[in-house]
Amino acid sequence: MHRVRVRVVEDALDANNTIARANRDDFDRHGVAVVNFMGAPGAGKTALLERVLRDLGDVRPGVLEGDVQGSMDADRLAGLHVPVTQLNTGSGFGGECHLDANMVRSAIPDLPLHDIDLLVIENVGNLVCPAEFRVGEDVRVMVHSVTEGEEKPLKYPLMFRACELVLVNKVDLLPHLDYDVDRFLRNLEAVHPGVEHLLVSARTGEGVAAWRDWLAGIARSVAVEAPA
Ligand SMILES: Nc1nc2c(ncn2[C@@H]2O[C@H](COP(=O)(O)OP(=O)(O)O)[C@@H](O)[C@H]2O)c(=O)[nH]1
Ligand SMILES: [Mg+2]
Repeated sequence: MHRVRVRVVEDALDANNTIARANRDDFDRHGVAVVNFMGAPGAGKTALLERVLRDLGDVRPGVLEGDVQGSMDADRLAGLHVPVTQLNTGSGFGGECHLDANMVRSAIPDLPLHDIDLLVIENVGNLVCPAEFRVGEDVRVMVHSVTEGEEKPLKYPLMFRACELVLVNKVDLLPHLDYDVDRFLRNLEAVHPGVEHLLVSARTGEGVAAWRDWLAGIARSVAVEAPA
């Protein structure tokens, strides 16, 4: 019984990876760099996008907003005059707590791939499931906010292992919290040795220039690799 259950999970992930590769081919054909942007609900994903999307120089961004329902984040970002496409898992995808490759595939016809260099996919807020599903991205970034506690890498190791960059957000609140940044960084190092991190605050703008430069750098490096 146990063996059968594991097999089904493996098959589902294989199928997801096949669709993710098809997505990736479509993004590559258009020379679009793709970031899968993950983190708990309220960590500050949308706030950190609001901070940088208009400030990427010659890199033209677009956003795919993943939510269970509603378009509140997309409405916030649309005010920046950046193309934003809404993808709701509650509409035909059973209200899933993550995006998978098939959901992203369904949104590709609505994405302005000819007009952007960088697509940021804001995943559904969740510290578990989004890390299990590739969607065709080049890199994965997660936002961890200091209000969540230093032990989170130890409790949710897959998420912290699955990303190339960890943004430690809301550092403006540190004077009001017991949160110990060094302890967090030790926990992070224990589950994902050597992973890059940036200390940031979407509220005050601390660290935001480094986050912006990192994001623009990803778009430029993928553009260099894209076929002419
Ligand atoms: N103090 C503080 N609050 C923040 C910061 N970033 C986001 N917030 C607040 O945290 C809440 C959730 O932010 P949001 O961007 O919607 O998080 P998301 O669910 O991850 O997209 C909002 O009330 C934001 O104003 C920050 O750096 N410092
Ligand atoms: Mg959001």
